Amino acid sequence: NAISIEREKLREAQRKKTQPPPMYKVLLNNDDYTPMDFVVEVLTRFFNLDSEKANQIMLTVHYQGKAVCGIFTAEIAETKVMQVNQYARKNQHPLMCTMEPA
Ligand code: TYC
Repeated sequence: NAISIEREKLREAQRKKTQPPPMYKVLLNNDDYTPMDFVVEVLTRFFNLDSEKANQIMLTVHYQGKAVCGIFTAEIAETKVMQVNQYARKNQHPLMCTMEPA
């Protein structure tokens, strides 16, 4: 009946509210031209990493091809990707930042 349908809708709405939001990995990708120091600067500037952690991630990208810089909700991940790619282009480096479901 109508009441049990409404009750089920409410139950579904409550479930959604308590469900954690989908999370996204933000990745840096290797290339042959972006200077290592610039990558470290990007990691400290946009991902609030200390220089040791930034160096470690930069080297992982350099040797493995890519590395996770952080895991964020969709909106934050999209903003990080845009900011990093804009900053790289502004400085005329081919550095690529991407995201994928965590
Ligand atoms: N491979 C680059 C070099 O040798 C360094 C680099 C590291 C570039 C990480 C991009 O995401 C990157 N200068």
